[in-house]
Amino acid sequence: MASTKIHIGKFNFENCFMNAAGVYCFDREELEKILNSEAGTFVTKTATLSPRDGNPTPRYQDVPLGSINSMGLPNLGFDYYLEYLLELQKTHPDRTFFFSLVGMSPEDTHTLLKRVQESEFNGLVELNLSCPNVPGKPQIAYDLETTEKLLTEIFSYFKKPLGIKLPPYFDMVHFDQAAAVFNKFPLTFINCVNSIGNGLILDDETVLIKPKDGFGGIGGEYVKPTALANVHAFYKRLNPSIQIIGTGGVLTGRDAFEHILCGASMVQIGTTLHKEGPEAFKRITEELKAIMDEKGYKTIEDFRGKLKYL
Ligand code: ERO
Repeated sequence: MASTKIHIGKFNFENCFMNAAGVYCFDREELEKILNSEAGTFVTKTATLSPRDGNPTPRYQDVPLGSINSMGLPNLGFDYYLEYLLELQKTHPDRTFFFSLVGMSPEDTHTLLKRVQESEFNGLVELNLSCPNVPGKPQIAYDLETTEKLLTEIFSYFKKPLGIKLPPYFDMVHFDQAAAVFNKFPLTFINCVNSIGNGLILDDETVLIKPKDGFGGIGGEYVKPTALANVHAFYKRLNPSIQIIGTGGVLTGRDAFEHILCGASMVQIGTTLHKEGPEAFKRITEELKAIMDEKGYKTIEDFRGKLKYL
């Protein structure tokens, strides 16, 4: 049968699927469920220097075509996740995990990354440059000057494998400009895409979530065309050493197949994982393998990036 093994940088994973940051990754209990599922690995909830309560509830709502959230970066703080990750390095030395991070200021981000650099952590860092939901804080990666400055400073001291979680871009010129910045740095990966920021979904006359008068990040089926476009636009523009994690609108094996055709190596699942629970990994993996078997593809590399044009 087909294999869905992949590698990111020097790390090998038994399966190309994992959770998207924010879903099933708040605490040890949730992360353990992903650890013990069919997923190839997990990423933690984006950690900040201090724990955060996040925005008022209700702040996440599933809807038929996806989800809307304005969680506001609730998390248990950097030390909590680092302690768990270091413990797992001892109990699961053959596995590699992702640590999602961002500071509430550039100074905080440097403090966090310097601590990771000094620690025994030997996995991958996913620096979140795209949170849409903290009132008053813009999505960092929509400001390419700020992003370039931040990455320049980071890579002066940070020597471990690091990737960035990006918001969706919607203009060809923005793809060109963003790729030109990312290509200046020894990034291990980019992750396309975070939720589509600041959408509105209504129920009759009323918004669905409390923070920001109902504005929130959109996930699920709504997002797939945008996610595929971002994966493929960067696949065509980035140095081949920068791998791509595809995230957005993965409900089925077919959706994952499309992300990989567009150039994704790893595929993350958010809204569907929230709706279905960690059993989703088994179903979607089996569906992807069935498509690969039918088409005669034995490995992910057999079709990754091989999107056909008219
Ligand atoms: O509100 C959040 O915690 C959040 N929601 C998202 O859809 N994406 C994020 O990146 C994020 C916070 C980091």
